[in-house]
Amino acid sequence: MRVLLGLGGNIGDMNAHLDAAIEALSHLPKTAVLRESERYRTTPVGYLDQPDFLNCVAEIETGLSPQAVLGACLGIEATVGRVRTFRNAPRVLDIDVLLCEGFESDSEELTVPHPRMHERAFVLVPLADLYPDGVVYGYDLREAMATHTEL
Ligand code: PH2
Ligand code: MG
Ligand code: MG
Repeated sequence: MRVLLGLGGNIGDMNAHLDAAIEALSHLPKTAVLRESERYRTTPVGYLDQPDFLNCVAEIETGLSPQAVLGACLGIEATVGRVRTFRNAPRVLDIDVLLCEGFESDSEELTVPHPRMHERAFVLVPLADLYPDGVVYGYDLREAMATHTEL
């Protein structure tokens, strides 16, 4: 199954943190990193009084379940040094499951497609690097991509 992940953070050497995240993803069982978008410096969304973020998206191919991918992403965040404080707080690394090919979920644990991705330029602009036509695993993101272009 192909899975799209959104990566970002705004503490420390973010290029190094994103490199470490991609490397760690590539070492997950039954998983390969297919491609990564450009990395974008973005202004904070939600809680504004914090440094700019560095964001990208990555596409993996995996035999893990979406729940296992989420668990692995949380593990990688912790390895890179994430400490959770409050919602939308500054962080060294956040990895969100955005879209899974042929899978949807609306559970407490995992909501896929990611419920806020359609309004977030810091997700949609990098995603357009990988899917310039705006159609991803059958989801039509063309309107969202055309509307949310401001980083
Ligand atoms: N992540 C958030 C909240 N706000 N803003 C930017 N620019 N980039 C992010 O990755 C981001 C955010 C919650 O995860
Ligand atoms: Mg997030
Ligand atoms: Mg997250």
